Amino acid sequence: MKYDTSVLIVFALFTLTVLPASADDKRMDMPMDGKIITEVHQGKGTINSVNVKAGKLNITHGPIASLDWPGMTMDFDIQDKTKLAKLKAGQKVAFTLIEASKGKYVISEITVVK
Ligand SMILES: [Cu+2]
Repeated sequence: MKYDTSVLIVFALFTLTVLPASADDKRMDMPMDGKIITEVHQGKGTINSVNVKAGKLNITHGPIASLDWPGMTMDFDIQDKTKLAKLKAGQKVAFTLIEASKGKYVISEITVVK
C-alpha cells in the first residue's frame, strides 16, 4: 500500500511539472511561425528604362508610406527577370517590394496600370 501511494505521488508530480512545461513550448512556437510571413510594400510609378540584361528597372515612384520613402527616381532589381519582357519605358506600373536582404528591396510583383 505504501509503495502504491508513492507511485501515485511521483505520477502526480510528473503531471504537474513535465506536462505544463511542454504545453508552454507549444504556445511559444506559434508567434515564431508568424514571423515567417514576408513583409511587402506597395508602390506606384512610371518606368523610365528597362535593362533586361541586368534585371533592373528605373522607376519614378510616388511615396511609399510603409517604408517611409518619399517619391523619387531610382533603380530597382526585379526578382524574376522574365517579367521584364513585357515592360517598357513610359508605362505606369503598380509594384510590390520585398526586402531581399537587410535594407535591400527588390520588386517581387509588377503590373501595368492605366
Ligand atoms: Cu525610391
